[in-house]
Amino acid sequence: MKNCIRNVALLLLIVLLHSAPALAAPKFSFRLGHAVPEENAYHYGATKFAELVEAKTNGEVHIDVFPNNQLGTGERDLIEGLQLGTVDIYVGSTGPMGGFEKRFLLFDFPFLFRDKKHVYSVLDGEIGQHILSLLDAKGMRGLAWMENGFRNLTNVKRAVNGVEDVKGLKIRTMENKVHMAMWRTLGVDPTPMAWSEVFTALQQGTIDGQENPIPVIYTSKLYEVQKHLSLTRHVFSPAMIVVAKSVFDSLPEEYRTIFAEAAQEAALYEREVCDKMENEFIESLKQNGMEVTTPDLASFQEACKSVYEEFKGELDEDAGLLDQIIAMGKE
Ligand code: EAX
Repeated sequence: MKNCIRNVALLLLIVLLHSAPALAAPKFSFRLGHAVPEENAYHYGATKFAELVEAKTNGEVHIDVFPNNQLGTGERDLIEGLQLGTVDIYVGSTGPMGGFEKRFLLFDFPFLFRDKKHVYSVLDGEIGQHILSLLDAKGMRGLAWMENGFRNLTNVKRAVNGVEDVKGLKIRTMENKVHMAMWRTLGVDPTPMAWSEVFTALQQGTIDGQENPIPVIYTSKLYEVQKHLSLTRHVFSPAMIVVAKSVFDSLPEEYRTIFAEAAQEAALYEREVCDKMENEFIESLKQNGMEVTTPDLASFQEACKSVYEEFKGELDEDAGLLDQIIAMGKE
């Protein structure tokens, strides 16, 4: 009998020792924030990143994902949180980033990108890596490019088939001066606003519309407060995984490599999810009552050409990259 109890105790001890790493508290715990609902592609990418890091570090690094602006009141606030230490990792668009490093405005010029093949030939090449590297001087480490997508206009007032149809609309924009200039040039009244405030502003009628990629429009249920969707695809909105530099520098070298590899893998996964959503959700928006038009984009492109001359100077020594991107789109 004694032998039996001893053997059971020995077996339990072996099991506990083997499961010890999984039960041990993680050496590092970080908070990742984003501004959209859990149904959005960002959340898929963020949780994939967290899972990959935890698996590759044998549980020694744990990342909690906080969706829907839980760590801040919109993307600019979340990015500021990286600098203030209230946010460890950010997943979100580059929209407000031009206010931290103005050369991020490079991607905000209207109708700059021909299609996603063109987009990723830029982001995954030297230009994209160079722009990410600029964040080091701003207390952040840009790890990888995710996808928000081509931005489209929604509004409550009227169908949009040509540039003349947008005149006089009050449209929410991101806190981004190139986007605001584009809409102002088209005769729109641009209203910069944090994403967390947009649904209520649309509901109350303080703005007529907004512009975002299809996955954001659908997962944020804008069909409940917007009637018209116009497939303008006027700007491609990149997204990113960015770590606070203080966090990244606190990691052992092997974990920094793991962060970089996991971010790249999660980003490629998120782009696939986002692309699939973009294709599927237009039909879902129609089924939820939205009227969808494909406007004459030439009228839009012609009307906002002046934005290039107005803002190219903001890019300083990197202004030549704008011409490079345009040339890559013609290859
Ligand atoms: O990143 O603020 C915006 O319009 C962004 O596209 C949205 O938060 C997703």
